[in-house]
Amino acid sequence: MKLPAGVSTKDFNAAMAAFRRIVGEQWVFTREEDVALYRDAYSPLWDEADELVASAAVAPETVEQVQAVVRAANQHKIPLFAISTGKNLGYGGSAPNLSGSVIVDLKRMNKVIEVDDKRNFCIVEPGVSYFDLYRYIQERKLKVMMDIPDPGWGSPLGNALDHGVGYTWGEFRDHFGAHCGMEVVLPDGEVMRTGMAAVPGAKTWGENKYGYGPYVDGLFAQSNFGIVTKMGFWMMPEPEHFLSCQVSVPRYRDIVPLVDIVNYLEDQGLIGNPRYSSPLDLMTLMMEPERVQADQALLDMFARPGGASAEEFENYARSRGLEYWRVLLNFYGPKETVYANWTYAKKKLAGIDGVKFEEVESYALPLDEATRKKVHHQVAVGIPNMSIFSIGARSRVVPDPQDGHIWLGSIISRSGEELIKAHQVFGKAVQDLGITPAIVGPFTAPAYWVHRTFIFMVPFFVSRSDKARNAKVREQYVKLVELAAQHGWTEYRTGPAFQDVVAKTYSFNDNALLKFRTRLKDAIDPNGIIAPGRGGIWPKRFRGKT
Ligand code: EUG
Repeated sequence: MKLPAGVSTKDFNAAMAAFRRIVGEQWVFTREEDVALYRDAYSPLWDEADELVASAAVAPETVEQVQAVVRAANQHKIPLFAISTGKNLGYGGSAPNLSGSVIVDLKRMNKVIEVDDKRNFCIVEPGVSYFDLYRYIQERKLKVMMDIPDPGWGSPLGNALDHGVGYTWGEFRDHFGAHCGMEVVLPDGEVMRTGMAAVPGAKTWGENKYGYGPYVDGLFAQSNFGIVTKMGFWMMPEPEHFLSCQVSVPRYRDIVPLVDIVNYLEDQGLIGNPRYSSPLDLMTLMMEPERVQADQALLDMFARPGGASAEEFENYARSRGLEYWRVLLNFYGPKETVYANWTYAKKKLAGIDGVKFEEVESYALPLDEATRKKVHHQVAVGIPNMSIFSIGARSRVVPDPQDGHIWLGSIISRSGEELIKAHQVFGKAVQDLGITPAIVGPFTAPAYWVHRTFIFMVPFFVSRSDKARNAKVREQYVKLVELAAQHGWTEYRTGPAFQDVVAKTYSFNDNALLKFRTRLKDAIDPNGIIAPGRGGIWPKRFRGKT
């Protein structure tokens, strides 16, 4: 077992005894086979001396138990690392930033406290998954729709706290932005509520975000200033109709006017997440194996040393009767207005030479059981599922699958010109670094989950057996982070192994932002108990020692 740096076996055992008194014997896990379940299944450090691993786990059932655990951890100086459902694959799984930390597993705190389908909010505990909340809503036939990310096993609270995103309107698919009021156990064990939740007797926890005074909620995301035990979220009323339509354009540079017009539609509130893709894009080929297939000529272009040019991809597409870019526009609302908006969208887009329009899906909501099964892109209609895990799975484009992946997600401007720049910069880097498959090129479609910017997503595939590959992947990942930062880009999120590197790219004025966060950390968590290192924020006790 790996103890946290500077913690003696005696102190550790005393803490375990205290935890057992608080939560009961059966909810403290110290056996190797139990603790192994908290390893990051996609760790880029798998089985290496530096793999980030926990020493033990404790699973409280109530806020009072969380408070008592935090107080005991202070007494014995034990670092804690809280997880909700603990998935977060590609971003560290359930593993801590600091090896030897004790996982505070909140899965037993799985109450849906409230869902209101007239005022359209919910309040949930950390252990509630998207599947759980969906079931709760369906069983009660509530008229609200969740905004969900791709993997349905995650937690709305946990996803929001890692700045996760979904598919509907901008204000809902920014999951942290959609949250409204929280309850947090602070590093000294005190419990605090924010926004209107701080007002005893207020009925507006899930409705008014700010209450009065400085807004502190942001401190609890991608960070280590407390353990969040409840969160409110604004929800979308279940729309009467869902209409999903595809726009296709034939040429590489058509992305420039396409993005401008789609931005205009989005910023007026006419569409949800525009889902850009391409039949030439490796990610698209992995995500939609049932819809697009790669023939050998395309696979050869991906594999060609030096990469193929945009012109060659364009010629290939033309010869196969394929478009270069596609974007799926999703309309939510009354049937009359969604069709009117689609008509308007077609009018705005008609000027792109060769543009094609296709209605893909159109459903009255709520869906009946038979229709629910037919839905092509379920997450866009708020139906949680796990189909995204086709990424990296064995297929024609991935004949030699690895064991997991980590995500690089650089924030770039929401413009076609900037995307083309990113193709050039990342495409060259991927070729220079010998990254295979060369997942990035002039075929890379922009991703627009994060409201108002693109994210340039790059998966890096890691192995459970090939340590040399993982070492190379880690080096390549860091190089791309630094390269991105040189262009004013950089990551919206990353796993613990890279949080120091990413935090340091937000470096204006000698890292003033990180310094400020570190000063706060020392003030409110003097013993350095809560998730040391998360977000690049290290408490004094561990600073410079990891
Ligand atoms: C995906 C989306 C993400 C993310 C990692 C993966 C899905 C890829 C924007 O959020 O962080 C298709």
